[in-house]
Amino acid sequence: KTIQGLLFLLFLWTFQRMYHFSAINHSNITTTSWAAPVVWHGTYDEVVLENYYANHKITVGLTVFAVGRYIDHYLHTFIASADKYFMVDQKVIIYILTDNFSKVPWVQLSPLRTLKVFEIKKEKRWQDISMMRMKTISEHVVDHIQYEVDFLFCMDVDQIFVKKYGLETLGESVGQLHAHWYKASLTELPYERSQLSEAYIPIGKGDFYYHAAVFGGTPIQVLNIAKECFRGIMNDKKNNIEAVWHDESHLNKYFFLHKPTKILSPEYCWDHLGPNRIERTTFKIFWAIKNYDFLRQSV
Ligand code: 2GW
Ligand code: MN
Repeated sequence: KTIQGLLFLLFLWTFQRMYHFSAINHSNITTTSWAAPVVWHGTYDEVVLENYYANHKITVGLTVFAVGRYIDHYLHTFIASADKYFMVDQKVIIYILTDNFSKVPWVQLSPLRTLKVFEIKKEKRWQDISMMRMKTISEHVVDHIQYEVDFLFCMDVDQIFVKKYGLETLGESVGQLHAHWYKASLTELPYERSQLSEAYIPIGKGDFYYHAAVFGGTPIQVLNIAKECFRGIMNDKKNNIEAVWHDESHLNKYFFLHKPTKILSPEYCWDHLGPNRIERTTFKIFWAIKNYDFLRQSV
């Protein structure tokens, strides 16, 4: 009985490994057709990068929005894990945009890290909370961020850093492959398909499905992204249409028209409960668990 049990476990283990490897060897391209690198774990040399930036000092910004219930639910873990893994040994400014100052948690940060908190007004609809981020980001880049950082990332708050997220991710404009869609074929991607929307991408067109939970670049490029997405969002509102994935649809349109100069593999925003599998030692961020029913009731 014990031997049988052990054999069974061994079988399960072998099978799981095989499954992992077959999943990994699949669709892991490392360069796009326009010659932009797609960064996967193991495709960069951390030491070379660190030596280079030791003589080229930079500051990296990170914007994150926490409104309503998301403050209590996600903000502390996001900040604490970013403190630990985001741009280790580099100067970092974390910009928190929130509707409730008094709820922002106290987090003891490591050296070289600063936190700046800004108040924003709460939108009534959750779709607008998400979409209006593009407007707020543009305003803050223009007002001050452009003078404060060399590179800027904009992220969702409902995710957790679990491994070094470093210099290999920096670029002029950076897009994030969506963990659910990087193996799908072009025609399946959930782009906005109505010609009435600014976010429209025809069936069969497009490059990748980008996840709006992470985008970045130089402040000027981020400003272009945010401004253009916001323009599309407002024009859609005028025409009484809302793109299927809100700001994410507009971001996908933007990156279709203006190709990103660097792309991050899904390891940089992984969903370990999602449809795909990768080696668990390679992902840098994963999606926090979300109770949609609870979080989406009357935001
Ligand atoms: C969002 C949806 C439903 C109910 C509440 C909220 C909400 C979002 C909120 O109450 N408070 C809040 O601060 N947010 C912020 O918006 C927060 O930073 C969050 O990470 C971000 C996007 O909302 P989220 O994370 O719930 O949406 P996901 O994970 O389904 O996001 C993808 O699709 C979105 C558009 O539908 C965005 O494009 C997002 O960037 C994508 O990752
Ligand atoms: Mn999210």
